[in-house]
Amino acid sequence: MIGAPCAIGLGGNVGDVTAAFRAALAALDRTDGVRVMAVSSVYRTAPIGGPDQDDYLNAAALLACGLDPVALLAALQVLEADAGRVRDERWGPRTLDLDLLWWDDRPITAPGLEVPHPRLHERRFALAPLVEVAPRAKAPDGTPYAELLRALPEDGVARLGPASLVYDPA
Ligand code: A4P
Ligand code: MG
Repeated sequence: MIGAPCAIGLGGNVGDVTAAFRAALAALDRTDGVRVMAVSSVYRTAPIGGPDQDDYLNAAALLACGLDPVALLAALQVLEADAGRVRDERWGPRTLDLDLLWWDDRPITAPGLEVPHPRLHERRFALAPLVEVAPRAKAPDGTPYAELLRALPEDGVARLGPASLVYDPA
């Protein structure tokens, strides 16, 4: 594999979310230094936090990344903007949220970036797809995310369909 294994989470609950996931994953795979290695199932998930809002779709992708983590985050933010993302209310409805969830079992702290994503371990909507694409990924204390996932309540997260809903490897 060229570059570091890392995983992103995709989320959204405004507009045509599967189309937004599809466009973002295709664009990432075309980005110099980034390859999409695997895409999870797509999940329909009850919103956590924020105002009263529609259910989300969530998924995750395993990448091989030759960029540094800060450069990858910048690329993700460009793709969010391309999807028409407007940042107003924290945890509010969004067309596309791209979070850097995990980076090769290494913690990373940089201005504007914390990896693993600080709320990853408590969110089934992020962990369920992550564990599909990176089944051996571990939290910084060495606990496998698969084990953290098993300890979380099962409600609010339902598998909607396969990765092919949002990714079509060429
Ligand atoms: N940032 C720091 N670390 C990271 C990282 N690892 N990945 C900074 C991505 N961004 C990171 O994010 C706010 C700031 O976090 C950025 O400027 C970035 O530099 P944002 O995307 O602008 O805003 P946000 O997503 O509203 O904030 P936040 O705190 O990241 O929200 P969360 O925790 O991601 O929650 N319910 C369901 N069912 N499904 C969802 O996907 N998502 C959220 C958002 C809430 N409820 C949800 C879902
Ligand atoms: Mg975010």
